[in-house]
Amino acid sequence: MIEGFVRSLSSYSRDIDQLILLVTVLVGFWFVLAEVMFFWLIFHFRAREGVKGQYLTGKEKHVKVWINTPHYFIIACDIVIIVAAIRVWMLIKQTLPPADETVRVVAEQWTWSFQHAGADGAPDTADDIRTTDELRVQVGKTYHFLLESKDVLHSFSVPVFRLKQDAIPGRTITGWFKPTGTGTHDIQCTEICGIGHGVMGARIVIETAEQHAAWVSKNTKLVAAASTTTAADTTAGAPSRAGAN
Ligand SMILES: [Cu+2]
Repeated sequence: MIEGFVRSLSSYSRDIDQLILLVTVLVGFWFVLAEVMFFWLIFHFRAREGVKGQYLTGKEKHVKVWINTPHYFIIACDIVIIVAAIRVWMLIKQTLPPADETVRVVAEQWTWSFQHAGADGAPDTADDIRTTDELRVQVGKTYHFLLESKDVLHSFSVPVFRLKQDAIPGRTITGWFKPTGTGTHDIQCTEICGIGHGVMGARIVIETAEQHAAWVSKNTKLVAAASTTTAADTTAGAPSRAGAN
């Protein structure tokens, strides 16, 4: 159902959708029932000429049964929700499947920076590809992300993955995702982080293996060219520049 609004493109997005649906149906059922009962009681026992109001403490047996019975059913629904929620939490937050690749995600007021592993598939090496406001990934690969913030609290949100994780200054938070479909989709900051929070959007480009290999190879050449230039500049006494962006 949620897929009709936001596409579902990660290995765990369906589990989150099912959990949201379960909570909505169970809580929604009791909400509607309680409201119908509430307004019916107000209408049915409204003030009438010649009818004296009763004072009920709620302790009477025939009244208590109307309180306790729904209460037990609601507790049963709560247990169902808690069990389902713990299952999803264990699957997504307490599990870290082995990574095919690792990306660094850095949030700052008000932009996202990404550090892709590059052709060697390993992070923090010379061929890393750095981008701003654009994360490029390959469909079907399991990614670990290392999330950092340079300044204040931010939150890394990829709605099509049903992924949301706070970024906290001073900490590197590890999470994971596995894209299951291609296309260009939104990345959002979902923590009010200052006046530019609303424009702190980025995009994730999920590519096929061929498209991604082509992108990596093109940008690896740029990184190599930039580092050669940097080395030449340094030799000539010029200030060194950062790698390619
Ligand atoms: Cu932010």
